[in-house]
Amino acid sequence: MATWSYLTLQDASSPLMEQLIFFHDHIMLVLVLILTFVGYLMASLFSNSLINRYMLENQPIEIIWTSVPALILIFIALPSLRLLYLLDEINSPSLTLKTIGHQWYWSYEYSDFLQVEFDSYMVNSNDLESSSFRLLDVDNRTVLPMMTQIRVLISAADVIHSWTVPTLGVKADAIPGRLNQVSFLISRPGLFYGQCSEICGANHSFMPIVVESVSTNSFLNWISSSSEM
Ligand SMILES: [Cu+2]
Repeated sequence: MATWSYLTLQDASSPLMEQLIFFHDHIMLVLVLILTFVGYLMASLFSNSLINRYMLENQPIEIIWTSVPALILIFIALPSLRLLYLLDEINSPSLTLKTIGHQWYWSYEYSDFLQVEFDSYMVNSNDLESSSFRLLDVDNRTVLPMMTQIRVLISAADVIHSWTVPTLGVKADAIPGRLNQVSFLISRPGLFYGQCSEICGANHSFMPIVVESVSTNSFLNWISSSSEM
């Protein structure tokens, strides 16, 4: 992994995350342009080359430097609102996963199927295999089919947690007595890692999330083998 990749967002594994990354880059472009321009103006103050008495009490220039920032804000706000509403959209999901936060583990229920439910605990550093990530791997991974519209219902049993998988662009608070829902489509197979993102107690850092994205057939095999147990 290149050093720079720690500074950026994770690669997208869902269409919405692709949009979020695009939006982030779009905003960064605008910000860098503004920073460069303002930096240039500030620097030119010292040489007095650009700012002179013709820029003071000059109404056309004042109109421009009031309306241009307003336009820039609209330029940022519109795609942001569009994404916000897209993230809220629940597109007739084919599968519903229920996830409940506990101090300090996650439990999952596949309510579309009979009795497929399990708890998901972090794998202790002592029991870790050399191939898995420390503090990120769990004993029971959340298996989900890719290229399927998935709805996740999120709640908590004790305190507020937050179910987060960065590569899917998903982050939702798990609140006792309240049911939150998010929707996503996973666009590729793989293992996607996340962590509880709401400080929930002493072992807050030790309740990771692992989503295992597989093909529909593998998912159905997994479901039938899980429901037999
Ligand atoms: Cu938590």
